[in-house]
Amino acid sequence: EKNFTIALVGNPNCGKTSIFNALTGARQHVGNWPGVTVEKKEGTVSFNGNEISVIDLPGAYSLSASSEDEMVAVNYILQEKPDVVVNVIDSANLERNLYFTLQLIEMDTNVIIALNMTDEAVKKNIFINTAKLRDALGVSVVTTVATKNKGIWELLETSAAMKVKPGRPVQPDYWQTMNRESGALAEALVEEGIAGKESANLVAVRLLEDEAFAQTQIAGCPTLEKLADKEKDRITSRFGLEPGIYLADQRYIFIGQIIKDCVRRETPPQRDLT
Ligand code: GDP
Ligand code: K
Ligand code: MG
Repeated sequence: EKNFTIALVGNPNCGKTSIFNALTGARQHVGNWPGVTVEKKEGTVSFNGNEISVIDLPGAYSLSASSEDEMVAVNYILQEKPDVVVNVIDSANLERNLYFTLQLIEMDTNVIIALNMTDEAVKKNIFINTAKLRDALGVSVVTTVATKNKGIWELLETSAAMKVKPGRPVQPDYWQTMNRESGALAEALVEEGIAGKESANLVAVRLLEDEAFAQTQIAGCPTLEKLADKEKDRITSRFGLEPGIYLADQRYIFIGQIIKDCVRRETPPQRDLT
């Protein structure tokens, strides 16, 4: 396959557009996503005989479709299924950025991490062990400094390799648990024609999390509304927490362990000035 698509995603201000510019240069087109006022940036880059389309998705803190920007990002990933999803991360704010990364992993995307702003991280004495981060998430990690064009070639090389042989991100225990618990609801969503097989699990979990957009999708279908309520109550009494709170807690615990294992904060030795 010589033509494929890379989507750039991540929190606002992590450097997505800078990476997009570094990748595509002048070969880009700016328009709008259909139905919304969100800007759509597409470009192309030729690399080792591949013709690669690059999409700069709007920034988002989560993948729950609670704003137009998030909705565009979620819909694009679920419906257009880009071959490779590049999760751009601000290295100086790894902890916050990884919340989004976990959601990408949960969505079963072919994800690579671009660990961007590594220059800023070093200035703040933050050192990230990329090999450990890769192993903890089961995701390739490329370090970049977008504004200096650093790591861009490696990003293309890794993307091309991932297109041929998709990655195998970890499946966190909490997510497997939640998927088991939401199985009946997911099946009902497929039966009622609300969700396709590939997105039913995700919609089911979002319903259990009380996510507004998912709720609008089942509005007018009392059977599903009742089942969602019933399942939410059942899981809540089982976990002792509402599903949304359980998931957020579990993600933060998972991230906390990663930060502990992969990040070192070190101030350089002080010079003795006496
Ligand atoms: P986006 O919101 O994710 O598209 O982020 P932008 O690409 O607009 O970048 C946000 C700001 O960070 C801009 O001022 C960029 O010039 C800057 N920036 C992007 N990447 C880097 C980087 O690797 N290092 C540094 N120091 N600044 C960066
Ligand atoms: K910005
Ligand atoms: Mg941008």
